[in-house]
Amino acid sequence: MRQTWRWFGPKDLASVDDMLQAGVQGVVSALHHVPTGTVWTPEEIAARQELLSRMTDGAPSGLKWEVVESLPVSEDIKKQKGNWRDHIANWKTSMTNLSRAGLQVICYNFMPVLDWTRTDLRWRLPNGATCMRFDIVDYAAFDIHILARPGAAAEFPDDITAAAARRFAAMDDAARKALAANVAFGLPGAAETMTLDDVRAHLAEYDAISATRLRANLIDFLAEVTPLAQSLGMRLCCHPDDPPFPLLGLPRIMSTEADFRAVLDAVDLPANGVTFCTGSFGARADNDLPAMMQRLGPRVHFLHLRNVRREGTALRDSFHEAEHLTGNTDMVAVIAAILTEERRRRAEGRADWNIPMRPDHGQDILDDLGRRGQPGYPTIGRLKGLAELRGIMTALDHPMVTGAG
Ligand code: DNO
Repeated sequence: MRQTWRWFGPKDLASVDDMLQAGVQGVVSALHHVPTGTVWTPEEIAARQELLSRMTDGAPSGLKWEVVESLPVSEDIKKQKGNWRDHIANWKTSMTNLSRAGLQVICYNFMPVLDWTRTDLRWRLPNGATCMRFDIVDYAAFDIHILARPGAAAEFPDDITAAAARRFAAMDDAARKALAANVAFGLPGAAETMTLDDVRAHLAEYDAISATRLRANLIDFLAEVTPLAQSLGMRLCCHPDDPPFPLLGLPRIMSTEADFRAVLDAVDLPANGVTFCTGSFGARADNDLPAMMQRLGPRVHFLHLRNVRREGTALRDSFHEAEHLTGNTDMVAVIAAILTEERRRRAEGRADWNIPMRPDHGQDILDDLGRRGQPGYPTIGRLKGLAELRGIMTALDHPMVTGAG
């Protein structure tokens, strides 16, 4: 596995030096300041490459930008509305520009309106660390009482609806605002700029779009962009829904192995691939992660390794982000499946056998606490996660274990 790290650019609290000291081999980044739907120019791409090629004192870092996360797919493309054709043309131009700059892997998602969703961005754990959490009752309180989405109450089991009413009644105004801001954090435009009416307007756009229609739109998008990716030697990889179940009445189409299989088969080119995110898939008990890694393996182009602890047994239930090796996902088994896939690729002579992985998210620990970094991206918590994952990778690849020695 290629050990990479997400870097948000010049505003990131983690520096290039920090990445090097964490043992990072390559960088995952995106041009977050470029508006969705417009072209990523060669100049902007080169500027990002230049920034991460230098340490704080100007010495060469030896690091390269290796994975794009994300080249965003516009809401227009997802809905096939407005300027969607121009946006696809621009996406292809951006992809060509990235390819000319030496990049080969592009991660994107096809979640309508929301990217990831949590109800608490800094939930306190018994040891004083904090992590991100999704609480089904808080989420229902937001949906039913704060957003007041028509029909929301009927989408939850009665006990959750009742608990949400009690939870909402017990919250003061500040608590309600904080919850709305947390849920809205994964929305485009984010918390400060998006009002509840804006959220309602975004949701209304999907009233007429079923899951079947959304899947057809994704397949149309991939039918346009994948042949070009293939001819450029690039690999596209769709990120799963996070969490992997429907939210706010929106269709969600990339939550399970069957969802991915349908889309991989519909545009059956190696460049049409998967971002295997163990944290997203792992929030659903019916996703068997080691088996999914084995079966989807040949098309996995990027790995997000993190763990979640499910707090209930329903398909749509509470969970929090656990340490990388604890939680419900058997991370050792997943890593073993990845290493098996890498060996298979090497035997096949595939140039892309070394799959980029990044330690995804992490708990806020030590100096992360109080630093107010990007939620989910603490420097020390991720460094710890990477170190633990690297330990498993090194051990499982040792000749004593593989039998090669
Ligand atoms: C959250 C991330 C996602 C991911 C996008 C990919 O921390 O994993 O925001 O970057 O869904 O398009």
